[in-house]
Amino acid sequence: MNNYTSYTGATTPEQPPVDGEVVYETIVVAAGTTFDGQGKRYIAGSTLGDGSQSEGQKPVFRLERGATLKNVVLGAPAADGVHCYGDNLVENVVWEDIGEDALTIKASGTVTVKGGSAKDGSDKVFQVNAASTFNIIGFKADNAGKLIRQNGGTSFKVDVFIDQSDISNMDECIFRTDSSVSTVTMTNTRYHNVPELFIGVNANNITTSNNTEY
Ligand code: ADA
Ligand code: CA
Ligand code: CA
Repeated sequence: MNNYTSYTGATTPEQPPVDGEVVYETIVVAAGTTFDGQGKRYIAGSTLGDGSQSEGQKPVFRLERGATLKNVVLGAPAADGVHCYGDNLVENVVWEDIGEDALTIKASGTVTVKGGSAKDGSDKVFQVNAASTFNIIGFKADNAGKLIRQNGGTSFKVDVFIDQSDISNMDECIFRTDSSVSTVTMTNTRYHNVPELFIGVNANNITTSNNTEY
């Protein structure tokens, strides 16, 4: 017995393809608070988006400044994933099928993605639309266009730190920017089938150590 078969209203709720909760309205995590999904799966309803490459889809989660998101599984479709408004921790979050993109930095500050994984994106995993420090620690990404894209044509500064991660099967690269002042530091990370590590990053702004190609 589930909620769906017993529903007789005028509109039929969408049934998740797998066990999970369909999210019809973006879940807002208030400033300074933590949302702990305890491993539960969340799936975007059609009101948020279909997870295709069309822009303007809504996020499943919106993290206000200082908010933390942890132990969440984003199932398919994931629409526009997670939007970060600064100083956010995203811990042990798994994207089973990246939507338009997985996570976007929408306002300045520091965002840390710690643990978790993302796979099967058509283009970007992480989109950076504001000057920020972006830490990616112990994360696994597979099968996408690029791990991180600073919004095309922007010249603000983004400092990317990637540590103890595993990045495989990127069509383009790990970090792409058009900004001459953005920097990347990548350490203790394994990568496989990545044509170029970084695109558009000034050579003086690249630091790498103890990485392994496999
Ligand atoms: C593309 C698009 C931007 C923005 C971005 C995003 O780069 O050109 O305007 O929408 O995607 O945040 O997904
Ligand atoms: Ca986009
Ligand atoms: Ca997007």
